[in-house]
Amino acid sequence: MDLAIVGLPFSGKTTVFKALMAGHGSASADGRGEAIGAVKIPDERLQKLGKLVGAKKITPVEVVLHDLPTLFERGAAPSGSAAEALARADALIHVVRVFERDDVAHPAGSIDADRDIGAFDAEMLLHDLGIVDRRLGKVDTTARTAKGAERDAARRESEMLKRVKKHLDAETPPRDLITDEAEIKALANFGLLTLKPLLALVNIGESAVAERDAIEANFRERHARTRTSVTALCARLEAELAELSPEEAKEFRVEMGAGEGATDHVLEALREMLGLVTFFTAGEKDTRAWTIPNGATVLQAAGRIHTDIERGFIRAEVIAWDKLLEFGSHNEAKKAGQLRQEGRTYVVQEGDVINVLFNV
Ligand SMILES: Nc1nc2c(ncn2[C@@H]2O[C@H](COP(=O)(O)OP(=O)(O)OP(=O)(O)O)[C@@H](O)[C@H]2O)c(=O)[nH]1
Ligand SMILES: [Mg+2]
Repeated sequence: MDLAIVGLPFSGKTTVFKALMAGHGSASADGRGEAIGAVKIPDERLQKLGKLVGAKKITPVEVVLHDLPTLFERGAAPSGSAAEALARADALIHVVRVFERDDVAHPAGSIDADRDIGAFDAEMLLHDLGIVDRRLGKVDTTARTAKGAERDAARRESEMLKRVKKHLDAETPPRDLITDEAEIKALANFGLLTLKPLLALVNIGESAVAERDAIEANFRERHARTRTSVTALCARLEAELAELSPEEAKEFRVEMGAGEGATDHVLEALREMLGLVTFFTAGEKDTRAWTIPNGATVLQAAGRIHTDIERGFIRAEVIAWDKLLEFGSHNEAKKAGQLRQEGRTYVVQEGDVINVLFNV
């Protein structure tokens, strides 16, 4: 999963990147350019499962973070590798500045998070209108001049793009309006920002960490919608704490009134917003966490693991992760009749441990 960190200049994008990367992945952030890093999502359940089966290797879910240079600076469209990373991203993290600091200038001269969210949304709408208009120009020509299947395809695409354009013209980002999976897939290649799930990350100051939850709730009320979520974090504090030893960090947290696991909280908000379900495979060689969309079947889960396993699917042995821990092994769970045999249409539940029996 690819996530792009976006926002106004000096909103704290690079600091958020560092906070999220801390102690997990690898990074190369120089502050203003583009930086890429991988974050392994911490998951206690996975660690426990790995220990239970004596796994040689434990593989958490990994997300790739892109710290992008400021987009839309002086109205310019993103270009080069930043534009590519942006177009490919599965979701956007929009860093919104709330922290006050006299020595860090705000491009608009004052702190007003709602104004900034609105302004950035407007830039994204404009960016996407450009893409849609350019593409419409082409397909409408094809729809007029081509024949047969090519013409029909062009007409269908034109209709679809006009639906998107209608939303953009009305200044409503279509991310929570276009919900048809097939349509989302058909639109995926255009790199439309207003279709990507968006997490607004409200970057609060150090003095506000004790009120984090209240600030988050307040922003959520105004800005959260389907596929649009809100979370609050003091990025600078988290980036700094991440460089301390766990014991030292803990002491500081107590002192500052900063709750535990602020970065985990961000990752959890993302998982929730994207509607992802985590399942596990508990192998001795490799015990691993995976994500699939909410509502996906065990056959689709098999496909995530390997296309061969999907193709040769016979059935799956399924048990909830905590049940497996309770029984101590697959064998004991089986004896107690708690290891379920599921067919291909079974819908995967959060925390399932899945063993696919297959034949290739
Ligand atoms: N006090 C405080 N300062 C912060 C916080 N987050 C970021 N800053 C400061 O704000 C300045 C800009 O932060 P960056 O992370 O570099 O912002 P950016 O969005 O990456 O900036 P550009 O890439 O230059 O657009 C730095 O001096 C940070 O230390 C925060 O939560 N609290
Ligand atoms: Mg930066």
